[in-house]
Amino acid sequence: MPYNAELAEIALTIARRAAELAWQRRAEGVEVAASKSSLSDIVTRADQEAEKLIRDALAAARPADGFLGEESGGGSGSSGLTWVVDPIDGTVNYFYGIPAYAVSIAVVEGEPDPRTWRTLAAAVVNPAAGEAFTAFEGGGAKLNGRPLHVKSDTDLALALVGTGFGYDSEKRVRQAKIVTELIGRVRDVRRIGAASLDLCGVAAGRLDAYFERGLNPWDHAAGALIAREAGATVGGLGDAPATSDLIVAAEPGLYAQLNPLLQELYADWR
Ligand code: LIP
Repeated sequence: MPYNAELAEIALTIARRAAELAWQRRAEGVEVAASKSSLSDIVTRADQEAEKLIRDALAAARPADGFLGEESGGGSGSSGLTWVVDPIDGTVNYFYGIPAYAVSIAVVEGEPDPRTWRTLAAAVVNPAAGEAFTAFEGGGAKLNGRPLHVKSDTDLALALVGTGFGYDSEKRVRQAKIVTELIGRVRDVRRIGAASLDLCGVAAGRLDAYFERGLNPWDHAAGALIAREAGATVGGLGDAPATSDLIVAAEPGLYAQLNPLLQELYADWR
């Protein structure tokens, strides 16, 4: 089995275990453990428990690798690889019982910095939907073992575009103004609430494009590789890489239409 495929298998096996835990805790009732950047930016006990399960399992399977997780932070390794983990992406959906949340696990080579890392393998598992998205570099993207490929030749005016909003209310208002400018130029907009599922949605043809500003590295690390391996172009504004400034994902022809428009709409964003 190719090395990257082995890494994808590890990511999928552990993501499935964490997703099962999240599913069970959801059924038992979700408890908020704390809030972070704002009162609406919550972390649940299940987030913390799932990340501990993932971190312990990776330490056992890949003891020389580094770790970067949403809830427990970073830890360096000696292998040159770092696992980038969001234990429950779509936390607010999870808290409200909306079945659009996922365990997101990626492994990157180089510094754990989305501006420079090379993503080798990824898994995104949504237990509520019974869906497991996987990819490894050069190996394509799959949903429950079936190959995925983005839609092609979509015109911007007929594009279904996903996006999201941050936890800071002032930033949300500004993000909503961008959507107000965009919505009349596309088919429609969807706000799913989990970046990893938005990116997997592009890979699966459920969305034609996705963009969002303000994401953390763990929100998009896995979904970006899955979208890319399904044939999407994934990047930031202009020639920039995908970072917290902006992530854009779409099939190449639509990406070439959408990215310049987003550059125009975000031009005065300081
Ligand atoms: C979420 C992202 C989503 C964004 C939400 C939130 P979390 O991550 O996946 O795209 O719009 O505001 O940041 O906080 O659920 O891990």
